[in-house]
Amino acid sequence: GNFQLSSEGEVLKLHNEEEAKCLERLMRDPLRPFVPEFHGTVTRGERCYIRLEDLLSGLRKPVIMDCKMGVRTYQEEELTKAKTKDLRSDMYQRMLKIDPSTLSEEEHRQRGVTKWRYLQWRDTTSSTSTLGFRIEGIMMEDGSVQRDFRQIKTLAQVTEALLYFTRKQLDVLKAYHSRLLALSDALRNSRFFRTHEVIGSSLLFVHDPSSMASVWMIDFGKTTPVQDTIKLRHNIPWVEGSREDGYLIGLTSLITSLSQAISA
Ligand code: 4IP
Ligand code: MN
Repeated sequence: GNFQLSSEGEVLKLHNEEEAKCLERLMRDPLRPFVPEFHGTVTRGERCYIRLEDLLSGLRKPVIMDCKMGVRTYQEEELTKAKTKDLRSDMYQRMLKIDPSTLSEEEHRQRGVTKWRYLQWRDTTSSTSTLGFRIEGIMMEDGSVQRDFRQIKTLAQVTEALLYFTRKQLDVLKAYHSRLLALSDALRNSRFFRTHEVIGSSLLFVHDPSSMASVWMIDFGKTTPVQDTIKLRHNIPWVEGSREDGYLIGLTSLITSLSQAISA
């Protein structure tokens, strides 16, 4: 896969120029406490990797939830690329398996869809477009991974999922809630956040039986700086050209849902 564990207890992730640049900037930003420590790059054989703090080190039987943030998960350039009609048969096959009724006659004939079409389908059939994030997957303490949460649409369903994921442990829910409030403060003071369009990045929720619970920002491969003529707000819907990502719409939804789970 894209990951390896190094002998120094770091996670090695396949090198991506955009991501490495983001991590470098994040190490000098108020967001640093919310991002895995970045230790530069290393070459192994033919491949280059980025070296990251292992967020799971020291945890016994961690329980993990990945929430992909934002009202869209594709970059604006994906729209331009879609005009050249580069078709992906693997993505067509995935749509066919999950939701054949969504495919048009033309798409069936071509047995392919553009990457933009596929990613947009994922966004509009999940809570991404409406709530500003989606649960990509949950790993429970026995190591089983569940991915059916991607079909979730409403905040009530998200709250259900949070109660399941935490097994209703109040201390865990409260720890997550206060961590997100702290993140929200850090984002307000972050130069990085002010100047970057954050696409396809996740919040990783991790807790273990000792109730240690934390949330981390991960995955910056599609996060890019914007020109300083563009003032990003992160809390308004996206229109083509605005570069808005809706990250704060998602964060607000998550905080609201956690509050509901706490008082449930
Ligand atoms: C995946 O679809 C995710 O959207 C990936 O994003 C994306 O990688 C993949 O595109 C796409 O196939 P599923 O989650 O439905 O499997 P992420 O890495 O953020 O999870 P990109 O390249 O856009 O980062 P391809 O082109 O890598 O297949
Ligand atoms: Mn991800």
